[in-house]
Amino acid sequence: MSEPVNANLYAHLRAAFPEDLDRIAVETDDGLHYSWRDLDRASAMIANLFDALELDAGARIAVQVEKSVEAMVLYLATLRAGFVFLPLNTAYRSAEIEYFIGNAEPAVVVCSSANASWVGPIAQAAGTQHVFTLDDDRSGTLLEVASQCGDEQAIAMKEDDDLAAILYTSGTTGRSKGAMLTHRNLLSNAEVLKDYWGWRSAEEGGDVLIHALPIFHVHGLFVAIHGALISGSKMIWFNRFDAKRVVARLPEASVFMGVPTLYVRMLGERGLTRKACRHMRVFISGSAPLLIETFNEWRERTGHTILERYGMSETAMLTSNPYHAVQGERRGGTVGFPLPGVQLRVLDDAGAPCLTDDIGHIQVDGPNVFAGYWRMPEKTAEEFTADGYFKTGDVGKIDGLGYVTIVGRSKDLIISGGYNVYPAEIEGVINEMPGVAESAIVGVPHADFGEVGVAIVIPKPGAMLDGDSIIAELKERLANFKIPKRCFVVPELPRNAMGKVQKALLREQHKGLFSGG
Ligand code: MCA
Ligand code: AMP
Repeated sequence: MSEPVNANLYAHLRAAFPEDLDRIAVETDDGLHYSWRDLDRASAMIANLFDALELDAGARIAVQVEKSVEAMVLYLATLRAGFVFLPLNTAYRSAEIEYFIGNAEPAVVVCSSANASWVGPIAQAAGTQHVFTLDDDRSGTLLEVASQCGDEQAIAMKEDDDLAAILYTSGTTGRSKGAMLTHRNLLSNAEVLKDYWGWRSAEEGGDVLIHALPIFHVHGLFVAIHGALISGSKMIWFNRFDAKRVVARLPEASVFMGVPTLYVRMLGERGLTRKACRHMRVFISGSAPLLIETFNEWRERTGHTILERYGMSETAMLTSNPYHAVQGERRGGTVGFPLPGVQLRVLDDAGAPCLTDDIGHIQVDGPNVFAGYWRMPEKTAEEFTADGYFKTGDVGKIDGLGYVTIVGRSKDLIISGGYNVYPAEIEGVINEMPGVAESAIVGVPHADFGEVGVAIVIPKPGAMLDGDSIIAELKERLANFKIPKRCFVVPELPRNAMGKVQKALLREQHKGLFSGG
């Protein structure tokens, strides 16, 4: 009888490590080196720590820590021990964290020691049994305890549909939803991208990826890390994005991934030249629309054509511009073709397939599409069609050659510097403030972040409100990237005949605030 295949994503990543485990897997920008053996041993130690805690099957490990190689190792340890990783943006404030922890009921919470005084009580109140700390200088109780554990561990057996991670995403209405991603979702996407983007195998010497994105969302955590690990490629690791430093390391690298803001900021560096990019194989952009001006300017400056791709937390990567010239050219303004195994269709409002170039709702299916929202069966059912397609909420079209273009969103969403900001959430917080009758948040163009939020607030009769005070109050309550960059107090909101707020008109009124347009 043949051995059962272990669907555990870590088993597959581990199998791709180079034969020589003493080779460098990660080099940090401040000069630390981690070998492949280090990654394997350190993740085994943390996995052994989790095993010793005798957690229930399917236990969630919630993590809100600054980016570090150890934080990545914690992710790998969670996978190999067979638990569910729940990454949380470091910008989240206490009310946001309280919701996520209360909703996910993690068995373990790992936070920075600076935040332990408020994250710890929130976790305890939600019934979390174990709280550890982890800082970005290799200190904290997690590593202290793990250092007592053995450095060999048998990777937990997992089935394809077992959960590997939960990623919270907000929505146009209601509270954030936890997108449940399985080992198969993540592995299938990693394998497809390895091939599609031509990652060099360990035998071919591997690629060198500059990793400069946060690791609490799909882009930095899955697309970048899985890509490097599953091809045995080295990473040059930045805990924080710094345009000048990243440009300085380009001559040693072959792959770069970023949100458009990263490309915009790197274009501001004089060191960004063809010579600096001479060993680069590919620059990949996603998470937000890449402006055609950025696409063109990058090509002129570096000689490289950025490859833009499109994905979501619920689906990982869905489409990509071609890597190999034989598949076609990389077209600015488009997100390329559906990836192998992904079915993507565009439907009109009545649910009929759109003709070539006609704009409609994008729906997708494939092995990468998530298993549903955590403990929200009705919400999950609403977001899928009767024949099993996931409704992305994105609006787009497919041209005669098969290139997909995203032209807008049916969901009311602002993407700022690659982070999603849902107006409904911020409006809800503003509307609860004393003296506020109602509010509207709209996204306007911004040279650095692509798009940013602007708040328009209507006071109750007789109330005196001040925009700066509203912004100051929001900063106490919400993650910093969600804070509107300006707040206007005006007597009323423009409404259409149906009484609906005319956000398009507000956007038009404020579009020149940060872009001079
Ligand atoms: C920081 N600030 C922002 C943002 N980031 N404002 C709006 N949008 C942002 N994204 C504000 C802070 O509130 C602060 O304001 C000031 O900028 C400085 O903050 P700091 O943290 O120093 O900023 P930074 O380090 O310069 O960060 C900018 C950044 C970062 C590097 C562009 O936002 C970033 O790493 N973005 C990448 C997001 C990402 O990885 N997205 C992938 C999601 P103040 O001074 O007023 O307090 S995955 C996904 O979308 C899907 C699945 C996909 O397809 O990939
Ligand atoms: P998230 O929920 O954070 O995973 O964000 C997913 C959303 O980001 C998608 O539904 C799109 O609206 C947007 N997105 C991702 N990549 C791109 C891209 N290349 N161009 C335009 N929008 C994108």
